[in-house]
Amino acid sequence: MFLRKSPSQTRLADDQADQELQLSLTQLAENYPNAAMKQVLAIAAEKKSVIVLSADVETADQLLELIEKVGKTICVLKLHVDTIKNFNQNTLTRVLDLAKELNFVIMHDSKFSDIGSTVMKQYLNANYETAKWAPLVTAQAISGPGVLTGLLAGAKAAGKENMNGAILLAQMSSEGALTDDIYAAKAIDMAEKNMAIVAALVTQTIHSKYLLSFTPGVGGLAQAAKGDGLGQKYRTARDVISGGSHFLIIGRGIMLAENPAKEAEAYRNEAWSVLREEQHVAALKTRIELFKPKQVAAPH
Ligand code: 5BU
Repeated sequence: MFLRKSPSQTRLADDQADQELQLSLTQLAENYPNAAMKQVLAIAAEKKSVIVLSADVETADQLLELIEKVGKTICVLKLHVDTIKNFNQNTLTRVLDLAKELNFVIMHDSKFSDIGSTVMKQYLNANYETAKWAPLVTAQAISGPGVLTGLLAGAKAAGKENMNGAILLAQMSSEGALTDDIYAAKAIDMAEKNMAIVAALVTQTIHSKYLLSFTPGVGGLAQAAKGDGLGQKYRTARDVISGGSHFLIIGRGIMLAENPAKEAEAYRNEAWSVLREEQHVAALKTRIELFKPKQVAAPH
């Protein structure tokens, strides 16, 4: 006979799955090789959130207002400060205070793509000296590993060696992106060979055995069906996490909602309920084992 679970049994099973996922994220944080991602993983476990808010607003006031509403629900805030009209040093100071108060890590979506020497200077000097205040920055793989060498040198020069990390773009979400499967495989290989600075990847469907994945192009069913008219392609939170990604980068799906705080919570709960499924927790556990320091056999 088929026995249905009672509501209290279902709640118990959900609580157990929550705890299992929280424990796996915490253990992965302990073993993951990058300090900024350790912090992201610890926050994800604590807040039960793998949501990255892409705060693509136009003014500093809108930015601060959005962070005040949504900050408690996210693990990472992604910024392009150069797209915000009146962003200034005071805005940055306030954002950094909010990051501490509401407990999230900052990613600057710099998409560094030049030769290493130029990237190093951009990282150190552009956008209020990014290397000093953004633990995570994004980089394109197109110019080869020099971009990562430049970021590593920049992190050292800023006194942030072993603290900052780069998120390397292996696949983009936009229509007609040139990041095909061959490119993605090469970018992932490049990332895995440069783990002194690479913290994670931006991917869509192809993932690394080691590095965690962030995925943009996440929206509701209406966005998924229509796109944004400017080439962005969307998939649902469920599709993206089911496909093996770990963190969802969401901008307009949250920002433009009638109630951004509520919408962020809905995305958080949806993503979390998929990630706590057995196969995804098992995949996280495999990564924990891969990163654990290898036991060296004692000499006889
Ligand atoms: P949206 O409003 O959820 O579509 O915003 C997505 C954000 O992610 C936006 O800031 C983009 O610059 C960013 N993004 C992206 O959409 N696709 C990519 O492949 C990469 C970044 Br990489």
